[in-house]
Amino acid sequence: MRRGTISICLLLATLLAACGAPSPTDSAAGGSEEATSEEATSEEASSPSEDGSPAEESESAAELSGEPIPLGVAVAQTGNVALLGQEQVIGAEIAEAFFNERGGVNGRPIDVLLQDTAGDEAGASNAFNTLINQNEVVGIVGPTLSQQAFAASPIADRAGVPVLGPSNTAAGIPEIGDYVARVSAPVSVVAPNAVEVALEQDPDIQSVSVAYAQNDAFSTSETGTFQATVTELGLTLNPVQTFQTTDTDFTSQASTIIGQNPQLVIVSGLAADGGNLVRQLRELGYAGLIIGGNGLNTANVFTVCGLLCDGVIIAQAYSPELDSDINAEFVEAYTAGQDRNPPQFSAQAFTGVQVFVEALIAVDDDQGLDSLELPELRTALNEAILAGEYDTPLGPISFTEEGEVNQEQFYVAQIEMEDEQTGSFTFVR
Ligand code: 1QQ
Repeated sequence: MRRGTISICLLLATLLAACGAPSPTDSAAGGSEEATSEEATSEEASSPSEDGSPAEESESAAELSGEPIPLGVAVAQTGNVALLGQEQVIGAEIAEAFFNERGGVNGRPIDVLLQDTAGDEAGASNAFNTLINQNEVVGIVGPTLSQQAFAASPIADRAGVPVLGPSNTAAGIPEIGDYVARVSAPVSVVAPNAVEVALEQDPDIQSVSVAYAQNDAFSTSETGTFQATVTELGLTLNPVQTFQTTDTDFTSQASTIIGQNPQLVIVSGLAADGGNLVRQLRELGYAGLIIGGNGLNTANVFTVCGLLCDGVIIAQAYSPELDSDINAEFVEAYTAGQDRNPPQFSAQAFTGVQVFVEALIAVDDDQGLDSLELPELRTALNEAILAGEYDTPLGPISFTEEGEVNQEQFYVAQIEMEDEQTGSFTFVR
């Protein structure tokens, strides 16, 4: 019932470009009604849908027994941040079906409880409180933004509830507290890869302009990494431009940047604002390379900058091409319901649920889940998460004592647009 409601909401979100919230195209892309309806039919717009047939699910559920184990997933399902969060919902729902089909937690099913955080701190804090106090979850995968994590994750930490950030990449996330870890590698190790690829594509790059959303913790952290990388490489860093994630008009920043005459522009923002800045840079005549940060790392940005998204370079913490059994199975499960390869945010959300499932199995093997009261279970689970090693679609991962993810391989992709709405991420490294 709950899953059905969520699926319908997500389907509506696809059709209306939002679920009870302003359409991303309306509010940010200067979208007309036409753009919205085109988005609805776009193959590349995120279309959360069947992630496993109901028949399969009930068949597998029959093999499981015992009380379902509630696991919270708190991500943005509404508002502009849902451009990123929708992909996380798909990844988490695939993981729920996938691991339950494989026996859940030693025969007990896991029950993924989705709570919409929307795009701000208050929404994330409310979702965390509901999951912790009403749903009595064993742990939480979430929230979507680092900006939200700095508000909501301390709530879980104080309550002794383990949190895995599925996409929190700013500096300082694992340091929030003992119960806070992440599966999303930090910008400091992911972002520099994009600059290296830009230099491979244009060895004559000398002058670099950067712009970032100064009201967003991730964007602020990521631009710091980009600026340091540019400087370390001996390139010229032009005076930095700033904007807000709520901005829609970037004429001033785009004009200033074009006046700086750069050969590379690096944008750290979220999908709607960042995509609009890319669009307006191109409309005003900028023809050089553009790097987009992690906030533009979604096919949902295609409806924002259309054909003008073409060529944007984005570093990746996931590749669908990674050669491993678990990744092949994940890609198969994802492509059964979607008509494109899985994106990074889906793979990371899947991984967050996977780590919880495998750590729950470790606790059960070690102490028996039934022997533990909820607070003890949450604490044992947190310890098991940090102690474990996991073979995930992201590759083999583990955690530092602090809760930082150890991940080996990173990638770079480049957007290739076919038409105003349809495109793909081509892996160039
Ligand atoms: C962060 C991010 C976002 C772009 C994830 C959706 O990396 O907020 O840390």
